[in-house]
Amino acid sequence: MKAIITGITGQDGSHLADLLLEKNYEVLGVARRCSVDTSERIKHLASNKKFKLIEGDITDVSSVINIFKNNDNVDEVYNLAAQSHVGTSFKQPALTWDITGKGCLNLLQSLKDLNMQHVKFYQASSSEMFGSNYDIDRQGRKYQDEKTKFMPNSPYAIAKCAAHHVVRIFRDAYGVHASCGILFNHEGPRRGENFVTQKIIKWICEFKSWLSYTSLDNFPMDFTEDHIVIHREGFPKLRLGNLDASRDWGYAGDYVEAMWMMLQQDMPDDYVICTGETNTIRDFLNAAFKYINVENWENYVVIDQDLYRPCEVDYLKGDYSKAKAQLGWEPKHNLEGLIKLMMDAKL
Ligand code: NDP
Ligand code: GDR
Repeated sequence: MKAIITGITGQDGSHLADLLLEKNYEVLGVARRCSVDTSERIKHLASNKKFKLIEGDITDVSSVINIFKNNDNVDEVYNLAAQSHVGTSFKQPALTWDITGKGCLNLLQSLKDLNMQHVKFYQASSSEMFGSNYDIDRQGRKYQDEKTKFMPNSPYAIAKCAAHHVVRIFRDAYGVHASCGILFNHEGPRRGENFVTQKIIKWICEFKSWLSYTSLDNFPMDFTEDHIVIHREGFPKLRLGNLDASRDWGYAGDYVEAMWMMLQQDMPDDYVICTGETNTIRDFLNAAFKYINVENWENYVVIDQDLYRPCEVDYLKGDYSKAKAQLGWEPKHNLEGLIKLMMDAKL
């Protein structure tokens, strides 16, 4: 089996490459040219003979066509490339549209024009597409699943909705085996540092490290190895935006398995992938600071209005019943497990 992964230098691209190589696939990763090295997450694959990096940009149709022409024996294409930061999408909406929305069309149209409709296609759709919408179950609890209507709240979410519908059209009109994973937030040690979970974990670990290198004489309050009660002025505080939004956070390593499972089905379809649990950013802060025995995290956090988004997605909590029933997929990590993974890796 041979697969092409766009977004190979990103969190999910690197996890998916690991998974497919384990399954003995030949993996081609598409990476765009950059002035600095972006291969940190895939450097462990450099000597793997079944893995190859190819240069390309999904906004450039001729580069996409060349990639497919040179690899017309490919079995599966996973489109994970995106401008994936929601906050940034408000500042660079047109760029976000070109990559996150039109990039998907460029890939599917190129496959069609090259008579490669038989290639199976995965699109990285997002829970952000639900925006401010949710359904309510019999117990009065809010949730989102495959039937929940999209109400996008950001340029990023609009672009993802467009790509999601492009996939549906190629499936219905041309019979392409194209599936969308509507993935809720997923994190892990390879998560980018400007997403809120990794930003928090990174700060905590640097803080802990700073503490261990600073003379105890400088501490005006009690300090023990097990329990930290301190008044710290020498370390810059953690600046965050909205702490009240709720997210359904899972582990990226679990979620790439679902991507692969979708392309092994006889029929293409769309699936919600999530944990079914939701927590606020405050909950995440509580749990992450608790990991280093700090309870008064409010003392170390500053609310920065500049980090608020013009429009927020307040509540995300998925229902993965369809993926469980049809793919046999279930998440293997809860929030505590996720924080442990991220914290241990960073520490
Ligand atoms: P990342 O931001 O970590 O990775 C995005 C990848 O896209 C990077 O490899 C980036 O390359 C690449 N890329 C950006 N622009 C282009 C371009 N023009 N041409 C080719 N490649 C490009 O995202 P994740 O790994 O977290 O997410 C993977 C996908 O899943 C994305 O589409 C994201 O929107 C979606 N998603 C993610 C979720 C999550 O919680 N992680 C949840 C739901 C959906 P470079 O290194 O050069 O920047
Ligand atoms: P999200 O993830 O927007 O859900 O998109 P992110 O971690 O960026 O934000 C989650 C929530 O935290 C709030 N927040 C902050 N966010 C960031 N990045 N930085 C901060 O300092 C901060 N302070 C508070 C945000 O307002 C938000 O409510 C992620 C991305 O991976 C998308 O690509 C993906 O589609 C969705 O998850 C599902």
